[in-house]
Amino acid sequence: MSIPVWSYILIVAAGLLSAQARAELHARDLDGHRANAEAWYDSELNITWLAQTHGARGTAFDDGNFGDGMLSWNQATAWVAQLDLGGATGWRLPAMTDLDPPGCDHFQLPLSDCGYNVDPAHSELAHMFHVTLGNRSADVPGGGLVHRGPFGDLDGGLYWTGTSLVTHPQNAAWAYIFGIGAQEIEGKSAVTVHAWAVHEGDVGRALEVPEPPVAWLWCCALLLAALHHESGRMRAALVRFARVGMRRTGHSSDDG
Ligand SMILES: [Ca+2]
Ligand SMILES: [Ca+2]
Ligand SMILES: [Ca+2]
Repeated sequence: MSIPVWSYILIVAAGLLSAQARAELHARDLDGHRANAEAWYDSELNITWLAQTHGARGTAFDDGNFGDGMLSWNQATAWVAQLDLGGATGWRLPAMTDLDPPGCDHFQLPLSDCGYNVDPAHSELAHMFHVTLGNRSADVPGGGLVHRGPFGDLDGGLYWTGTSLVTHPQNAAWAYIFGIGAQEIEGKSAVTVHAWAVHEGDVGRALEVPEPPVAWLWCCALLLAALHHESGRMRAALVRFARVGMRRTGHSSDDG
């Protein structure tokens, strides 16, 4: 029985779409060791995220329970302001916009500033959760922190934004909870939560990340299809196409 050619083409297409899902994050080196990325440049927002989402863990700023990487808001802003990573200074906490009216007023509405499904265009952390990583808020089945991308230590806890509550700027600030994909307000000194450093623009040295060998994958799909096709003429045609493609991508020069 012949397996349709389209089966192989669909498999390759799915692989290419998966690779494109993270295409807006680009590895950046900050310490001169090119084996590891210390940051990721988000080309869609034109900001650079620290690779560690618990970067303040064990520092002098780690108040409350020492060593858990969770800080009060004032300590979080103090930590991020003094960061010097390979000469890169000027780090900050992620930003959001308190949409009108001030405060958390739209908890039940989508694309507001509070609760589930806040507008990713007005919150860098919500953009990371929904758009960059491809997660859904926990108000739907299967929602929550499913995809972490390259951020291995990203957890489901709260992360500070750098945005104070307009009506109580000394007491409260906005935070984002990655476990459920929701934005809310917390007392600046009432809780200690995570701090994730971000920087304007493209910071650090670009690291080579191999591009998916697109043309080569298509050739493999054609060869697989040829191997399983019942028609001898179709098999020969598919193999011919694959060989032409592989020669052009430099993977083979053997015509057999
Ligand atoms: Ca490095
Ligand atoms: Ca702590
Ligand atoms: Ca508001």
